[in-house]
Amino acid sequence: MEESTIKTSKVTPRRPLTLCIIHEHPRVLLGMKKRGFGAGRWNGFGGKLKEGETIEDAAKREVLEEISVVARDLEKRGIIEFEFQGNPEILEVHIFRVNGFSGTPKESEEMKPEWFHVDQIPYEAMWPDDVFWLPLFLKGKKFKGRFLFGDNDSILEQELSEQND
Ligand code: 6OG
Repeated sequence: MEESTIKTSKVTPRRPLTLCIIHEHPRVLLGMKKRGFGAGRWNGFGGKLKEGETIEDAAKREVLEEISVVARDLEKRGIIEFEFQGNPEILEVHIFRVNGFSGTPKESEEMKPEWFHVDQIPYEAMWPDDVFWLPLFLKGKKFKGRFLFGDNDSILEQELSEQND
């Protein structure tokens, strides 16, 4: 009897996420994440897409939900892929600069917002990748990158490049 082989194709799951940063030079608004993924770290504002949402719609919704601010205009500045060793999922984080917003940043159940001077970014209490790309962001650059994490505190591999368009 002839054996048949079943070919399985492995598709890497890819999850798009948003990350918005409000930069009003010389200050930057960050949020202390109070729960969930990245809790205890300062970060920009963002999260997962809901069914049928565009990336930009999701980005604006997350900013509104997390700090009660209406983001007027988003400028796409970077894409970073994050992988965690042993987890096949790729987190594809779309990073935006918020150009203009209305409302006063207000604490929510998820985030506590605070302004930081660009020279006093609390990198030691942020994701370890931020120290590499946030300075590019603050200089007005566009970039793309990939980080492989061992655990939440250690980067095993990284690639980061500026994009000129
Ligand atoms: P929720 O799971 O809360 O969205 N995010 C990261 N941000 C940085 N700076 N570094 C990382 O390295 C990150 N991984 C994810 C994307 C998670 C939020 O956290 C961002 C989202 O804005 C691993 O829905």
